[in-house]
Amino acid sequence: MSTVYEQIQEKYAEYGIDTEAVIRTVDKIPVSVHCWQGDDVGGFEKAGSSLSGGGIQVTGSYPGKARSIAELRQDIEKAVSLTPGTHRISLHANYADFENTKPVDRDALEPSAFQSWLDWARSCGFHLDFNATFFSHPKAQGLTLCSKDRGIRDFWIEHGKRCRTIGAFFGEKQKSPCIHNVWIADGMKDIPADRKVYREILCESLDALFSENISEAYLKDSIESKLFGIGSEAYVAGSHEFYLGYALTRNKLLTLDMGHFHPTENVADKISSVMLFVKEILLHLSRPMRWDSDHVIILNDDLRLMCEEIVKSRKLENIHIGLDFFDGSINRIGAWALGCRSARKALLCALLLPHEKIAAYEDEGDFFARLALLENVKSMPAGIVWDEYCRRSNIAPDSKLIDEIHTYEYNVTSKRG
Ligand code: RNT
Ligand code: ZN
Repeated sequence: MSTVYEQIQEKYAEYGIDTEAVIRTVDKIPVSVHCWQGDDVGGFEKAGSSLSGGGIQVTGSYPGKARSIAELRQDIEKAVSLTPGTHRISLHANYADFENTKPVDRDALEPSAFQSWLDWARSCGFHLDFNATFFSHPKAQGLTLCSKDRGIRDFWIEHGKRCRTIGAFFGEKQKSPCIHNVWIADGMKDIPADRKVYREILCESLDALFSENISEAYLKDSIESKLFGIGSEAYVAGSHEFYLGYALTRNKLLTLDMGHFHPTENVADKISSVMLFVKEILLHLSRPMRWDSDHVIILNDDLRLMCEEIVKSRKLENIHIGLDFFDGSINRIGAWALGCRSARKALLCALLLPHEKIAAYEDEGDFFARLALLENVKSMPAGIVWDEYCRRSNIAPDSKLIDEIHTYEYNVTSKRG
């Protein structure tokens, strides 16, 4: 008697899909897990740090939030232990560890404040990515890199430079380039008098921030646009057009966040255009609901399409996949694990699609067959392949996830004050 998986394997083979090869491929795709789901983007610069400004918001006060870097690391380890595949960890500058070094402001950060993260990452087998933090700070109440106030602007330029040094430090030590992402919230709640001036300033500030030449073997800089945020409804200086132009002329990576475009825009559709001209991109997998709400990602059409485009690009090594969601209203580790699993599952589903057959129908002009095949494969049992992948990776199957999270809650997070 063959196992259910073996039967399913044959079914996929009829479509020309080798599920064994798919499992091998999906397992190696690195997904960079964001550290900020575990503590509502608070960071640990000071006791009780919390997210402020920046036009992003976390809602909910589910009990058990990580209160220290040690707890956050424990939670990351738990979330990742529930997800098959290769993981990187994406840190934000406001997660500096001042336990053994003197606390400093953002414009004085040194790699030493992240040494413990590097040691921890090495012990877990993770590579690190990095993000400068241009929010949750007294100097980020208004504009940052776009500020007309030279002092404010210089402070944030210096912060960006420091973050590049920290990223390069990670890259060198871990022998894998660190992707360093720059996102600023700078914008206006209401109609600006002058849309151009802040963009001119931003361009100059970025040129200064990126002025030091750092080897791509250590550091890759990426820049993230946004359409609008809370408090920047009328105008965001760092728009898509701005950063696309900047990335092209300055040879930077471009970050595409699924929540940063008009709601009816298909972000997946941008990959094949952008990648004709920009060498590498960073994706922020997220789930906007009516606005850039950063809901936990799930296996919906948007995520599937995104992963299909990643796979079809055949440039997997030039597409860096990062997660960007945060929900404080439900069990945070559960949210994390679920989102990590959904990302990996969407990649698996994309690899299980018979792209060649679909393309052949298209070339023959048989658009009915193309549509029918796309529709038929939706109800193929990809979940069985996923279960088999989890089993081989020694990772809880879907049917055990809820129990796993409840047990961790009972044993660990419910004991946090
Ligand atoms: C904000 C951007 C940005 C942040 C993180 C915390 O809208 O998406 O990527 O979510 O830097
Ligand atoms: Zn983002």
